[in-house]
Amino acid sequence: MKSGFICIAGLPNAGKSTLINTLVGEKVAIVSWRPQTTRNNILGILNADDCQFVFVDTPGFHKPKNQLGEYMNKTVSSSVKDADVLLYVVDAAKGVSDADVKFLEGYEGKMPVVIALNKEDAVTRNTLFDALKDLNRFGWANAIIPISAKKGEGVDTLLEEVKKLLPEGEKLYPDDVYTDKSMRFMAAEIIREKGLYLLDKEIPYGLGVEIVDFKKREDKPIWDINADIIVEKQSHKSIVIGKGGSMLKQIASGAREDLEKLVGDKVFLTLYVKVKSQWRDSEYLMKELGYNLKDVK
Ligand SMILES: Nc1nc2c(ncn2[C@@H]2O[C@H](COP(=O)(O)OP(=O)(O)OP(=O)(O)O)[C@@H](O)[C@H]2O)c(=O)[nH]1
Ligand SMILES: [Mg+2]
Repeated sequence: MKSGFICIAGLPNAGKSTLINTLVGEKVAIVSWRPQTTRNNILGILNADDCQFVFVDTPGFHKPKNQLGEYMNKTVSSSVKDADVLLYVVDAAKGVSDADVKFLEGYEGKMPVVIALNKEDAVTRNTLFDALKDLNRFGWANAIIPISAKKGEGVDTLLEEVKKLLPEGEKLYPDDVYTDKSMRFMAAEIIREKGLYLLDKEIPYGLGVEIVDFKKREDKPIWDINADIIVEKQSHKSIVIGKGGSMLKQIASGAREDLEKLVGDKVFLTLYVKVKSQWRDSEYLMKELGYNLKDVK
């Protein structure tokens, strides 16, 4: 039996969360076309006959502009530190950047590294070839594999290569567990995901979601979920609510559909919008939303 932690890291938008969902076969992490979607590390567990893969999705690392950014970057470094294998994702359309080089060089010779060249479905053969050639500079890596996280291409090869690098060991989690995150956490993320899709400009980066109530009725298979959507400015609050509440309604109806899949019952969702100015720079307000700097220091 083999088992171990595989930390999925890379630049924002490389496709890390798409990849963990494909690998695990469940939606453990939200996805959007916007950079900096993921803010926490999220476990996704895949059980094979003789191997338990514990993948860890991480935020895309970037130059932090606020304390939330610091938290996100520290989440990456502490997750890599605790992992058995680093699975580094590069976007084939963007190619290898200086930031990729700087990050990866820090791990040369320190731990097993597999590089996944993602989004092969979205580029021409020539672009893919050029990106692969560029990746040759990491000839020291244990494997370099072109994949499409979205289409599931190359993912079996990726798993074979990762498995070779995992240590012998018993299962780390029970068979029926596929993530470390609670339904409450997933619910907050689902609501945030709808906001990321529907809202524009700088609003998505300052969105937070706090679940206020999350409970099943005693007499009926109905869940009552109340949540606050946190924004940074009064002007953002009006945009999130929309004309006559139309935007909030759209966010709520999209989220409710996914929340019903999550809990497997009917959901009554109530959303409020609250302003918490500069929350991304307040250790206290961040902690309220589940981003505790002390967890990653
Ligand atoms: N065409 C194509 N698009 C992909 C693929 N993988 C991911 N994407 C898209 O790339 C965008 C970013 O995907 P995410 O999985 O959210 O990326 P991420 O690396 O987790 O991003 P952060 O959490 O912001 O760091 C989304 O629009 C995905 O649908 C792929 O294999 N092919
Ligand atoms: Mg992500």
